[in-house]
Amino acid sequence: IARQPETWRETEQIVSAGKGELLRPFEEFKPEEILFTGCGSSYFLSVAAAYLFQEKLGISAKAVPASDILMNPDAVFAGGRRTLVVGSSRSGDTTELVRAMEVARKQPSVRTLGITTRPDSLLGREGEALILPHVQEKSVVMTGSFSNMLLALQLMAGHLSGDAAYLDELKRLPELGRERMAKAEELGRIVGEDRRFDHYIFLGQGSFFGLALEGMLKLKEMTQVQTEAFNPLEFRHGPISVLNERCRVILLSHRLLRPYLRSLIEDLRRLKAEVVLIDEAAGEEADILWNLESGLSDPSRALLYLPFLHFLAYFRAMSLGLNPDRPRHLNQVVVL
Ligand code: F1P
Repeated sequence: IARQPETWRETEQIVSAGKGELLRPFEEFKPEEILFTGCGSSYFLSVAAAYLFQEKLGISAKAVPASDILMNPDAVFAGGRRTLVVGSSRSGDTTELVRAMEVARKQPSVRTLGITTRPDSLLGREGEALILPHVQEKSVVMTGSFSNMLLALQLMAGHLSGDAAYLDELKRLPELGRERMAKAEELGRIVGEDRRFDHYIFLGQGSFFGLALEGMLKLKEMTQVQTEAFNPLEFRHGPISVLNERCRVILLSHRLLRPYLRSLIEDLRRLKAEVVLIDEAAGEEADILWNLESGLSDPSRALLYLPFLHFLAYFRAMSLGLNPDRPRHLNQVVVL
C-alpha cells in the first residue's frame, strides 16, 4: 500500500515513452464511444476512468462489467457506433475479461486496448495492450495495481486532451502521495481499528464513485464486514434508512458536491452515523476531517484517496486477526 507513489513515477514514464503507440487507437480510429471494462476492482477503476474521459475529452464513455460484454454483446454494442473497448486486469487472465475482449474484437466497428501488469498473460499477449510490469503484487487483494492502472488511463486522457495543466498535476502525484502517506496510514489505523462500528458506507461523486466502490470492495474482501458504496445524494433516496450509531460514513468530497455537502453531513449525523470526510478544504462539520491540501483539481486528486482506503481495510483486518493478503474464498485470478 505504502509504496504506491514510488510506482506512479514509473507508470508516468511508461505512458510517456509509449504514448505514440498507445494513443493510436484513439487518434486513428476516432471512437465515438469508449467502453471501459474489467471485473472486481478493475471494473471499479473503469467506473472512475469513464467519468474522467467524459469530463476531460467530452466523449461518450461508460463502464460495463466484462461479463456484460461477454454475455450480451448485441445489447452492449447496439447502434454500431465506432467503439473503443479498454479492458483492465491486474492478472490479465481473468476469464470474463479475456473472453469479453475476444468478443469485442469480433464486432465490426470495435477496437480494443488492454491494460495489465503481466506481460505473459492472455491480455498482455493478445491485441494491443499497455503493460505495467513494475507493479507486481503478491497479495490476493489488489491495491497498487488499481492506482497504477487508473493513473495510466488518467495520463492517456491528459495526452489526448492536450491539457498540459492536468498532466502537470498528475506528474506531481508521486511527491504529493509520498508526503501524505504517513497521514493516510495514521487515519486508516484510527478509522479501521475503531470497533464501535460494524457497518461502513463509502460515498463518492463523479469519478470518485469508482473510488467509493473500491473502498467498499477492499473492506469487504479483507474483513467481510458489512459495507456499501453509493453516489452521495443517491444515498438519501432509500439507503439512508439503514443509518444508526454503528454506521461509519466515509465521504470522498468533490467540488461538485460542495453546495450540498453541509446538509448531507447534517443528515448523516442527525441519524447518528459518524462521518469521515476527506476533502480539499476545511470548514465542514465532520467527526473526522482530513483536508488533503494538495492544491489539485478533482480529476487529478483521485489517487491521493486510495492509500487511506486501502489502509482502512488493512488495519481493520489486522485488528480482527485476519490475514489481509489472503482473504477467505478469494484467489488472485478468478477463472471460469
Ligand atoms: C479482478 C479481481 C479483483 C479481486 C479478486 C479477484 O482481477 O476480481 O478485483 O480483488 O482478487 O480478481 P483482475 O482481472 O484485475 O486480475
